[in-house]
Order: sequence, then structure tokens, then C-alpha cells
Amino acid sequence: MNKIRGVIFDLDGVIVSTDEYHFQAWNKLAETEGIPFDRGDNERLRGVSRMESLEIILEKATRGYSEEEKLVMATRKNEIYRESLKNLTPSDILPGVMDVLEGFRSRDVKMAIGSSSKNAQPILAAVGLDDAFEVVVDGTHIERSKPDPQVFSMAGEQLGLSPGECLVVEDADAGVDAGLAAGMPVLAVGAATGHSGATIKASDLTAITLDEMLNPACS
Ligand code: B16
Ligand code: MG
Repeated sequence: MNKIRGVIFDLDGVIVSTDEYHFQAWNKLAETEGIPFDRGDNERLRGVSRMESLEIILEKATRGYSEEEKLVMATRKNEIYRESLKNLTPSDILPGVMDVLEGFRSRDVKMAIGSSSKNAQPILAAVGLDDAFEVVVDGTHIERSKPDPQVFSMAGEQLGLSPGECLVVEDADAGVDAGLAAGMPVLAVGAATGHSGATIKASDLTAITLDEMLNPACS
């Protein structure tokens, strides 16, 4: 009997490679403002809301910014990001994802998205996965962003499962913290594999079996 009856996937960096588009958009904005920003800084933005990401970038700014200026900057970044999303196709789905979704579907494992992004619905539509998940909880539904557990707790409740029956799949340290805080085991992939608290780890979804995911305590 599998321990896990539902899997809650993060979106950006787990299902689809939009993390690179986020980086490019923040990089453009930072350049315009003359604020130092590199891929190392970008790692801290994974899974974090848009406004919180901006605050992290502004740590390296040489002047203060008013709340109004911050709103303008966040809006500008989102415009740049939304422009790049126009190029999104099913080829942006990350390796192993389609096989994992198909495998869970055939085993009647429930599936949800738990994302901080307010752009999750258009992204899912652009890559042809708008019908792939029973539940989608995203940045438009939550008040508190990862590492707060709200997004995963809501997704688990909407799936009708207890926290211990859900597995979270995350690429961000903040997301791993959020899943653990929700009382759920967490599979860390990609950039999050350095997180010492993750329940299980895999470089990506080609590097782990369905059985390992469904029985995370045994692997
Ligand atoms: P948006 P996830 C997160 O998505 C991204 O990892 C993070 O970089 C971004 O700032 C956040 O969504 C908000 O995105 O600006 O589109 O609302 O990883 O939680 O799926
Ligand atoms: Mg992510």
C-alpha cells in the first residue's frame, strides 16, 4: 500500500523551465536600474513572490526606492516576463515530467500544482497542461508566499488528503521549507537538492522512479 496518494508539484523549475525567463526579466530590470544581479542572486528568488523577489534584488541598490517606484518596477518585470511567455510551448516542459504525470494518472494518484506564481494558469495553458491537474493553487489564491506552507496546505485540502498522504515536488529551498512546514514529505529536484531537510532528492524527474516517490520514507 503506497503511503502517498497525491503529489503537489511546484510549477516554475519543476514542471516548466520558466525559471530562466524569470531570471532574464529580473536581469533586464536590474541592468536598467544599474543594480548588480547575477545567477547566484537569482537562486534566492526561486519560489519567492514577485514583490519579495524585488526586495531581495534591491538589497544591492545604492539608493532607496519608494513603494510606488517598487510597484512600477515589479509591473515592468512582469511585462518583460509575460512577453517572454509568448514563446512558451510544450517543449519547455522539463525532462521526465510527461512520463511522471502519465504514470501517476494510470495509478490513480491525485495531482495538484502549488505555485507562488500569479501567471500559473496562462503558463499551464501555453504548454498544454491546463487539464493535467485536479487542483491548481497559485499566487492568485494565497496571502503568504513560500516558505509559508499555505499554498501546499490549500492544495492538500482541495485534493481531500491529509498532509502525510501528499508528496511535494520542489526546486526551491523556500518551497522545500514550505512543504515540510505543511507536514508533507518533499522531493527536492534541481537547485533544491542542496537542501539538507528534503525527504528525498533527484537531479530531475528522469532520475527517480514512481515507486520511490510514492514511498518516500522507504527510499
Ligand atoms: P509571478 P513557483 C515562483 O513560481 C517562481 O519560482 C518565482 O521566481 C516567482 O517570483 C514567483 O513564482 C512569482 O511569480 O511573478 O509570475 O507571480 O516556483 O512557485 O512555481
Ligand atoms: Mg519553483
